[in-house]
Amino acid sequence: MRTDKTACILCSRNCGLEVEIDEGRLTRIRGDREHPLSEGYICQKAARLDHYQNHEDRLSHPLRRKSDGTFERVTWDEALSDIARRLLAIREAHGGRAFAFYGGGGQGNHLGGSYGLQLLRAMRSRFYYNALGQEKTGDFWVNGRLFGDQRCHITEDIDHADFVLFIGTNPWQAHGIRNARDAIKTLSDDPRRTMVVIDPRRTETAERADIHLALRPGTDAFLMAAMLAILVRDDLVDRRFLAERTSGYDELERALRQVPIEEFVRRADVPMEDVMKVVRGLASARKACVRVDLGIQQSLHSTLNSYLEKLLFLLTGNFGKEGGNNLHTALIPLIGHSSERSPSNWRTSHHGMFGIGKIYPPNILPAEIDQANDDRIRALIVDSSNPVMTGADSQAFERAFSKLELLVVVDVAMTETARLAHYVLPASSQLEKWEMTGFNLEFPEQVFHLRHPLFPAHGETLPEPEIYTRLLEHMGELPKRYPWLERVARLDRKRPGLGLYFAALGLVTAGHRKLWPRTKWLAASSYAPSILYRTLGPLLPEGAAAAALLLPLAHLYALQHRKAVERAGHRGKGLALGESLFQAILNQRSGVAISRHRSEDAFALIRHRDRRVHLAIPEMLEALGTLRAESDALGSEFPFVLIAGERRAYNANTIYRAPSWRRQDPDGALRIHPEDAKGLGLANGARARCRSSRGEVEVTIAHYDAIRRGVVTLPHGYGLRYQGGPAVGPAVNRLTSANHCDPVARTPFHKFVPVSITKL
Ligand SMILES: Nc1nc2c(c(=O)[nH]1)N[C@H]1C(S)=C(S)[C@@H](COP(=O)(O)OP(=O)(O)OC[C@H]3O[C@@H](n4cnc5c(=O)[nH]c(N)nc54)[C@H](O)[C@@H]3O)O[C@H]1N2
Ligand SMILES: Nc1nc2c(c(=O)[nH]1)N[C@H]1C(S)=C(S)[C@@H](COP(=O)(O)OP(=O)(O)OC[C@H]3O[C@@H](n4cnc5c(=O)[nH]c(N)nc54)[C@H](O)[C@@H]3O)O[C@H]1N2
Ligand code: SF4
Ligand SMILES: [Mo]
Repeated sequence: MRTDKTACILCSRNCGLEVEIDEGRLTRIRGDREHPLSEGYICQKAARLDHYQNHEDRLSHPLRRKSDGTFERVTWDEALSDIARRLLAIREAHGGRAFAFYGGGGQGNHLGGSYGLQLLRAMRSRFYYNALGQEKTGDFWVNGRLFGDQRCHITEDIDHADFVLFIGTNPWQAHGIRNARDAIKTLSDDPRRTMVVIDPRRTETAERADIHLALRPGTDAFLMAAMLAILVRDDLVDRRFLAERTSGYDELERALRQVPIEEFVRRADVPMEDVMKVVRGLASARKACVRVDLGIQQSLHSTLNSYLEKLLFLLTGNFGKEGGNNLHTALIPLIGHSSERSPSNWRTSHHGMFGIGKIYPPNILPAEIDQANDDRIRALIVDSSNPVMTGADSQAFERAFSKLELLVVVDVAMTETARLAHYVLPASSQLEKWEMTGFNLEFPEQVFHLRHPLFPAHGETLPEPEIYTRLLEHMGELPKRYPWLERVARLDRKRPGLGLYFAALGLVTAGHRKLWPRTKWLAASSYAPSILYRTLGPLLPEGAAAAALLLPLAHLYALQHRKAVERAGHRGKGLALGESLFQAILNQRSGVAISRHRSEDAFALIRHRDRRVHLAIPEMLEALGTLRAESDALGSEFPFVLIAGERRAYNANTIYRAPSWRRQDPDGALRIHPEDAKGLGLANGARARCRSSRGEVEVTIAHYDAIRRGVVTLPHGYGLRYQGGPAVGPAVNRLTSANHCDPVARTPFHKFVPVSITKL
């Protein structure tokens, strides 16, 4: 038995863990007190991590699907050379638009994604699909307009705020904020601080709130518009902040003065006096912040919601200060910026959809494959994602994937998506390789945690950096060796910063760029991840080759944020600062502070030239103007609103596959108000059919009085078919539809699915 350190891979918090290991098993799991952010905190899900590492669906060698649908074992060479050949044939015959890459990282693994995305370059494609395109791209789009770049991402300083507004999020279960349950308890116990929750359900978070606005689902845009209009009407806005830091306020004010406050609050069906309390509290708090998540991003008016939510903290001047909402820096950029009018922002052939943050929305993918048009997607690589279960309309994904000329799935497990693939490539688990995430979304202090392997690689599995580098070599995109660059790396490694090596690397990547001049943004970083991996990588200690790409990123970060990096305790002149940052990252085991900013740095992170927040977004003001005319009636065929995909104590996306990991709620029950259930003759524990316009699932009924009448909920992440057996619990995306989505970002309205419920 031994102990070691790592991090949890189940949600974006990636809490530090201290684990006991015995004969390949995780026998005991505790929070790591030395982790600078989580400081020993964990939730009940992390303690079950052995269910990720050891289970019967783990893949151990490459597989090829035979014509009868079963899989045969093949060698890596066979698999990769055939995939390479077929990819090149498709590129040759149909060009880059016939290829897409999907995923590239989940809640705990983003290192492999940088390697996988090189396939887009190799295929001359820009079609990158990712789960963020079914939740956050509306938010990114708004950020692009407000702050000048879609990479400007908002964070919230909950620990220092006097007033916290949670809208459409249940951090008690879903986390998303630092040490959520501790933070909520501290907030709630402090009489000087105020906590407000806006959620149709009395969630575990709402139970602890000072004020809970239990609005009708899908009406947040009305409620937030009314709140903003009250700020304007009662002159509660921060005029000084608006004058000094923003532009476009007058136009926005004109639009907000049109909002029929009483009518909108009535539509949300919450008491006006509570709304007034919240608005006044927000306006008068010294330090206030807003935290949101899927409850508004995956509900009606998703992109508009993302705009209004930000105006709440902007109009009250709670930006660029401690305890407010801020922008943050990133060592690893998780997304890019897609300029709206740029020809390099490709339109998809069926929907004419553009990228946001360089990401295309999963909702449109089935139609981009399953169409008669010659300009369709024919080859797809899926990595770290299970779209057949997690994308809207599972049936459409199954159908479309069966029409692909080539589907390759890179995963640690035999997933529902992998079962449809031509090739399944087994990745080493996140506990068997060097890993990290780009979920470093903090301000003012930024922390980074590079994790080392705890276990040897299972079976014949390989880490993604090796898989993709070999694939590029098979495609002839990369040479097998870079003899002179390797020599420069060896010669230069004694000097801090490896300046000579980077100059040489620049020459090599410039060479690649010349071969391929018209695709600038793709070529800019060229095949740097794989080249670094092959040349500098072998010189890093403990087999950390995959982490080589962090060195140039550390240099870049240190150059851009020198002062903040120094404040976090890193030292060095010129390139030596980046080098020492890299060494600190490489040597730690519990995560390390990489920068400490000043509050006012948030303004310097705005990307508009004038460093102001541009408040008026014409498309959003127009959407605001049309709210009033919207009908809110549900048809008689589907009288209930289903919140499709709730976070509960025992779901964790589709990362844990064995149903035995759950200590409660084995069926992922449908929660329904007891009075509604009575009306349908449904006893607690009864079986029922839940039907939408798209499909139906069978559910177990759970009476639940913390929800509004007429609203029912099902959890996210159930319905998996462990060992290819029957679905365990509701496969919720058999009910959702691709077209029920946001007009701008095409993010799905999962939190507002009209359904009927009948007794079985
Ligand atoms: N336990 C657990 N934790 C997780 C995950 C998991 O699978 N399991 N997944 C992780 C991931 S990928 C994500 S993105 C986050 C998501 O984290 P959250 O968004 O916080 O989680 P959800 O439960 O999906 O939705 C949040 C809340 O929105 C409310 N809601 C529904 N409709 C509306 C509405 O119309 N208006 C408002 N205001 N609220 C509404 C729901 O009642 C719910 O309480 O969780 C992460 N954490
Ligand atoms: N109806 C409905 N649908 C939803 C949601 C909802 O609330 N309601 N939520 C949406 C949200 S917010 C999200 S984020 C998505 C999540 O959906 P997906 O993007 O599909 O992500 P996960 O479910 O996290 O799946 C992660 C996959 O990565 C694999 N994996 C784990 N470790 C590794 C590794 O090291 N390497 C590789 N290659 N693979 C690995 C796992 O086996 C698993 O198959 O679901 C979305 N779908
Ligand atoms: S909060 Fe998230 S990262 Fe932390 S232990 Fe729970 S699931 Fe894991
Ligand atoms: Mo998510």
